Amino acid sequence: MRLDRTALALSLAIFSLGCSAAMEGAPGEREQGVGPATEADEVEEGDEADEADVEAVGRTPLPIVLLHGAAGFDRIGPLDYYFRVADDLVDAGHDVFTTEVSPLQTIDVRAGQLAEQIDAILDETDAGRVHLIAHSQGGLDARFLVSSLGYGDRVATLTTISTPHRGSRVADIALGIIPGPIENTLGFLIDLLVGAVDGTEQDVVDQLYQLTEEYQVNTFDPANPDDPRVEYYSVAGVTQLNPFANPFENDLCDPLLVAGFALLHGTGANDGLVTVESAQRGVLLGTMPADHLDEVGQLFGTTGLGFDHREFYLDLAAFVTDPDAPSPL
Ligand SMILES: [Ca+2]
Ligand SMILES: [Ca+2]
Repeated sequence: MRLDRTALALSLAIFSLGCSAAMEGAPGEREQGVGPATEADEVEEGDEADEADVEAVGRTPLPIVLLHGAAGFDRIGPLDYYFRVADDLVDAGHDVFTTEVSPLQTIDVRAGQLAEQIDAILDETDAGRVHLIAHSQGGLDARFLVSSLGYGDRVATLTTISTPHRGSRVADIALGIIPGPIENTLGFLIDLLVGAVDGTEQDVVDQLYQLTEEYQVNTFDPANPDDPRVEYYSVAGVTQLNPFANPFENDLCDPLLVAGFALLHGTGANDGLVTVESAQRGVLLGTMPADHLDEVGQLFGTTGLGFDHREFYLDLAAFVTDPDAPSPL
């Protein structure tokens, strides 16, 4: 199979940014600062032992775990994937952990790595359950963790941020599954990715295939139905190309994602890589004026005037840990 390098690089950038260099400390390590005591004890108080495992606990004060997307950007330097978000959440009193999985690996492999880190977090906190917040492919890792690896009894909520639940056409095009025009070149991005690709081309193809519409709709989704013990929330980004559109209401697409936006032409609102339709899972909390990079504050904190990613994650953290908090969007 011959890969179009531009589409390939773009597709990886995608689901991406996940960089080992960006992750400080050991995987699953608690972020600096002391969060409040979790209320896991309360959750299990008065438990009807038999039902403890089957009842959803939903939006409850529990540790928050941040999951990253796929490959890339190792050479940009020490940035954190969710730019400055973990520190903000700690400052706001949350108990926060970040996980790290192989940037270029299939969902099942990444989910297995994630499981070990979730186990460690649960051991450390005695929380019983966690809230998962996942960007891009991280959301698919989380769904596999819950549905295929049986972690539904340990996850209270899963919020996915522009996760391609119904795949991304960009990946289908990159693999030649469907025809499409490939625009622009992202040579520098390919150079960046070379450093991140420690696997074979086959590894990359395997990972990319799992992000196609074909695989997500026909294989992954039927194999990973939602678990009734987990509350599912989702958020999508919407961007566009008109530089004169009202910047307080419309995001301008990052140049790195313009080719992706073009490839998605005609498929509806999207963030340059994932459509709103594909991003919806469970309760769609809303859309934000942000491209796929802005959604996690990249690069280096740059978002449009209409979207403050740090404020968004503070609001989202409040939402998942407090049943009385308003929706972040
Ligand atoms: Ca933007
Ligand atoms: Ca940006």
